[in-house]
Amino acid sequence: MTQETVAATSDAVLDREETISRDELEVLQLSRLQHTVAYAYDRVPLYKRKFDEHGVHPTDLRELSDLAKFPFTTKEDLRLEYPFGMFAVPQHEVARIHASSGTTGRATVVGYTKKDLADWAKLVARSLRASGVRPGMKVHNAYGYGLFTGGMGAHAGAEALGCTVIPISGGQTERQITLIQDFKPDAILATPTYLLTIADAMMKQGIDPASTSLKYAVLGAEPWTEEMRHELEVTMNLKACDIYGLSEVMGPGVAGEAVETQDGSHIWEDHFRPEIIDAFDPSVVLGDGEHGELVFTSLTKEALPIIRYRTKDLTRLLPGTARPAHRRMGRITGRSDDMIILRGVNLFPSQIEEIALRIPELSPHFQLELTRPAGQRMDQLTVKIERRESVTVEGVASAAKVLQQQIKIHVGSSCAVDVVEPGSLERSNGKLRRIYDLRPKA
Ligand code: DLL
Repeated sequence: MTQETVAATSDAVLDREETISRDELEVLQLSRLQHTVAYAYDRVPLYKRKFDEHGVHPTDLRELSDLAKFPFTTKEDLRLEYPFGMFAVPQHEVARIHASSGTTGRATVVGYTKKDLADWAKLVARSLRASGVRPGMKVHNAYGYGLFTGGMGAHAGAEALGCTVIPISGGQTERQITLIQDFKPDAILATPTYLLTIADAMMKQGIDPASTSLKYAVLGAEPWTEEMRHELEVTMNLKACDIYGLSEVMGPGVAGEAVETQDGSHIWEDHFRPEIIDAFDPSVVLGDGEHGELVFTSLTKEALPIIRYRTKDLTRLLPGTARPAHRRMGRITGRSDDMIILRGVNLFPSQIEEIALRIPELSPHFQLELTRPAGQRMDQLTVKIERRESVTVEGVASAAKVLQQQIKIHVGSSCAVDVVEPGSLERSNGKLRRIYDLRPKA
C-alpha cells in the first residue's frame, strides 16, 4: 500500500485522489494538464508541428477550458508516426510496448515508462476494487495476453491490488471451465461476450454456470448493454461491472464502475481529462449530459502523452456518484466507425442487443449481416439470432416477428430476422465481431 492511500470505506482502502473534492481535483488537473501540453510540445515533433500550425502554444493553457484551443490527435496520427514517432522518451526509457491488432490498417504502437506501468497498474487496481474485487481474492484473467493491453494490463492491476492472479488469457474455453471448477476464483476478468461463451460452454457440459465460485466479473473492451449485464448476472450468479479503456490512452482502467451503484464507469480524472465533442462538428465541445464523441487528454503519462485523442466512442459525461469528484461515462452506444447507416437510419449493434435480450425466446448470440440483394439498390439488414435452447422451433416464429417490429419501432429500420439453431453462430474469443458486411465493394 502506498503512502497516498487512506482509509475510506469500511471494507476498502481508497486512493486519496478517489476521495478528494471536485475543486481539489480540478486544481490538480490544471497543473498536470499544463505540464503535459508543454512536455508533449517540447518532446514530440508531431505535437510541436500541430500546435504551431494551429497557432496555439502551451502557455495559452491558463484554465481547463483552454484545452479546447488545442488540436485533436487521431488514430491516423499514430499510424503516420509508426512505430515510435509519438514517443516522448528515448527508447531505453520505454519499459513496455503494446500495439493494436492493425486489422483496419497499420498497427498503432504505444509505449510505457516504468512509472507509466506503475500508474496503469494502480488505476486498474482502483477499477477492480471499485467493482468489488479485494486483496487476497483469486482472479481469473481471461483477457488476451500479448500486444493487446487487456491481458497484461488487467494482470498487473490485479497483482497491484494484492490478488492471486490466474493468467489464463483468452480462448481454450474447456480449459477455462476446468480451472474455474478447480481453482475456484472469486472474480473473472473478460470481455462480456467471452464470458457469455464460457457460460454457454458450461451449460453444454451440464455445469450450472450459477454454481461456480465466481462472485464478481469485470467486463470491458467492447460495448455491452444493461440487458447483457442482467443476462450474465442471472446466468452466472455474480455481480458484473464495467471497465473501460483504450490502448492509445493507456489500456484498461481509464474508467471503472463501482459495484455498489452499477451506474457507469467513473473516469479516473486525476490521470485523464475527458471531453465530449460533437462528432460531426468537432469544434463544438458539448456540456455534461450531452451525447457525443469522447476525447481524452492524458495528465501523467511519460512515454506517450496524448492530447485530445478522438476515441470515436459515443457516450456522455455524467456527474460522479460513488466517487463524487470523478465524472462517469454513460454506456458506450457504439463507435462512430461501427455505425451501420441503413437507408439513412443510424444503427448500432448494441441497440439490437438491448431489444433482442428483452424477448425471452431469443438468446444473446446474434450477428448482423448487411447485403445488397442482386438487382436492388437498397441494402438489406438481416439479424441472425439463435433461439434459446429451451424453446421449440415453432415457439420462435412469433419472437422473430416481435424482434422485427421492435427494431422498426425503436431504431426505425426494417430488417429481416433469421432465427437460427443454438450453437450455430460463431462464439466470441475476446472482442466479438457483430457486423458482417457482405455488400459488394464499391
Ligand atoms: O480494449 C482496452 C481494454 C481491455 C478495456 C480490457 C477494457 C478491458 P483497445 O483494444 O485499444 O483497448 O480498444 C479500445 O474498445 O475505444 C472502445 O471502443 C472499446 N471498449 C473498451 N472498453 C469498453 C467498454 C481495450 N467498457 C476500444 N465498453 C475503445 C464499451 C469499450 N467499449
